[in-house]
Amino acid sequence: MPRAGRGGDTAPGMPRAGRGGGTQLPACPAPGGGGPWGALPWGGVLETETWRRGGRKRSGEGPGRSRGSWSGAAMGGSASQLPRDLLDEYQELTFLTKQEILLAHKRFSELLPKEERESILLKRVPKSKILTLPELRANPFQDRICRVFSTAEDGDGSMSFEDFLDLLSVFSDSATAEIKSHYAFRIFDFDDDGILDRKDLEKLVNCLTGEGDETRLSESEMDQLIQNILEESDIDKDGTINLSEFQHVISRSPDFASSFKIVL
Ligand SMILES: [Ca+2]
Ligand SMILES: [Ca+2]
Repeated sequence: MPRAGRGGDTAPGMPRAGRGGGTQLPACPAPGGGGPWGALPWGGVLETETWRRGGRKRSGEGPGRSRGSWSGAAMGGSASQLPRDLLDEYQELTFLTKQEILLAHKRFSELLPKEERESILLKRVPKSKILTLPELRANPFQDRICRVFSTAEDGDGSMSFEDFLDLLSVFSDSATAEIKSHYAFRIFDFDDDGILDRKDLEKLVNCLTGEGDETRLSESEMDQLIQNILEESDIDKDGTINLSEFQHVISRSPDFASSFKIVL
């Protein structure tokens, strides 16, 4: 489901290769999993899992469809129970199971004041409330995640129920590695300019190591790490990492996709 992103972004799930201007990626020497990306402490950072469901695989579909069909849906439901046809539609448009959608509905409605729970599909939950969810509270990328998945016009990071479903869909077990890496790229692109440059990478590393004096990298360590990351990723040597470069390098790091997970 996730809609084609802001600013004419390519819809996720679309293969980039072959599209005009797509970088032709050469086969890279395999880093054997020991490259600088692999060395970053991904484990558990993006992953929060407090509830497991019986996994059901859906491949080759899901996020990447247009957002269009959502808007009509949002007008319909007013009951606190999710109407059946809407549930079917949400299942169709996401990587989520019915069970997961119903749980998401319950959790989302609990974030709204009681009097607003009757019209959950028309309400937005402020970012501060969304971040009270234990699944996001400890996530170092929480602000970016809200920013990327929020459809709020003014960029306040507030979320509609459908934004919330988008988020859960992308972070679900069933979302493809390509979808996950597409959204990871957007999350790590702190200034939303469509490329990862040194500043983005520095923030990314600081998020992963924590800002504390003990864990934070020294300036020279940081420079070295970013240089290593660029050496491994920056195929066209323009000093930055674009989406296809990022997806290429991440595709060789199987640990990444499995750590890019949030399950309610
Ligand atoms: Ca950027
Ligand atoms: Ca580049």
